[in-house]
Amino acid sequence: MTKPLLTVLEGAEVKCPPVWLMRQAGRYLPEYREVRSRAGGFLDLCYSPALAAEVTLQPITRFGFDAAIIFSDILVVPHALGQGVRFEEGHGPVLDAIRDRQGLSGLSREGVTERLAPVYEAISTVASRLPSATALIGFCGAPWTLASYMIEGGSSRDFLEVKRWAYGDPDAFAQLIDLLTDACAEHLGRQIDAGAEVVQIFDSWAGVLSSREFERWCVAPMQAIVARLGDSHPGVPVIGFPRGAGLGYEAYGLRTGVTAVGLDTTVPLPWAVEAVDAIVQGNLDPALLVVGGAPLRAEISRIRQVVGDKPFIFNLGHGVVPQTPPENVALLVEWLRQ
Ligand code: 1CP
Repeated sequence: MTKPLLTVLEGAEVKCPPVWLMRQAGRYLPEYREVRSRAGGFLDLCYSPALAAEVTLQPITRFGFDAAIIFSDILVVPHALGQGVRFEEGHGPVLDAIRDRQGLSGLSREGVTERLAPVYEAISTVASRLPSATALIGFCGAPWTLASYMIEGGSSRDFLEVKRWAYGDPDAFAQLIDLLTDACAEHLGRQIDAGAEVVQIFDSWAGVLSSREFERWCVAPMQAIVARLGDSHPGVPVIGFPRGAGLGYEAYGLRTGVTAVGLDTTVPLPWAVEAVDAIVQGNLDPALLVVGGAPLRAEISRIRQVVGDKPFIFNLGHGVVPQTPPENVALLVEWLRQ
């Protein structure tokens, strides 16, 4: 059985673009909230193979997406490197912030993939249960985005601490980026060994950098990860998501070697399909999935018209938000496939 997502990532034509959504498993689904309440903490859910597999499959069962993305989080990598990471209810992630080169000594590459073994176990469980046309996506956070959480200690408004370090002590910052580049390449490789057929790398905070820093801390590490995977796991497609990169999407498509790029909502789609040297994915505004109805339907038609018969993966410009009515997601899939 062919899988439409893999067909498109080979650059071949399909009748209807494959569809999956970032954060397709999550709080907007009542069945997710039910499992989440049984799991204890959010990280307990990430590290419980049976429960993580169950929530990964929930949106596949409900909506019939063309791909499942393994339920996990980008912050399991800093956690496995030895950093304190907690998820506080209604507050998001909280990390024991690393502020300088001394902080690096608390991180260790040894044993990272052993600590992440539950993720690989969840992947092999999902792989054995997926419908035959559904692809399985593994993922990780990009080094810059992970470094920003590790140094800011959580979400940030101005990214001042991570920039203070990147500008003020670039050699030590490069050591952190290199450590993360290694850990990410290894984590993705192990996900592929366990059954992931595609990997996506989330650089959610790529958009806060100047263009030179973007080149150094986003493009270069991404290029290194793609090259490493090309050696260790040749032929496995890589999707990069440099959210907010703006005109930087062009350099990113040209130089990282990714198979596909995820476009955030702000990128003009007609520009991207011409200018970006990679297959494109995205960039429906997640708010339209909350609104639903005619505005959602019109935007789906517009996107399909703009991409025409070019290889394209239907997705949002960022994750599904918790306020999204699940019925609108069902309609999106139905309208798209009509
Ligand atoms: O209690 C809960 O259920 C918390 C909500 C939640 C969920 C559902 C978090 C906390 N993480 C996740 C799962 C998750 N995170 C997935 C699962 C697979 C899927 O897409 O269905 C994925 C791919 C992620 C990736 C992730 N985590 C990113 C990159 C994508 C993005 O949203 O930009 C980032 C930045 C994170 C960090 C994170 N984890 C959770 C939250 C609330 C955040 C963001 C905090 C912030 O805004 O800075």
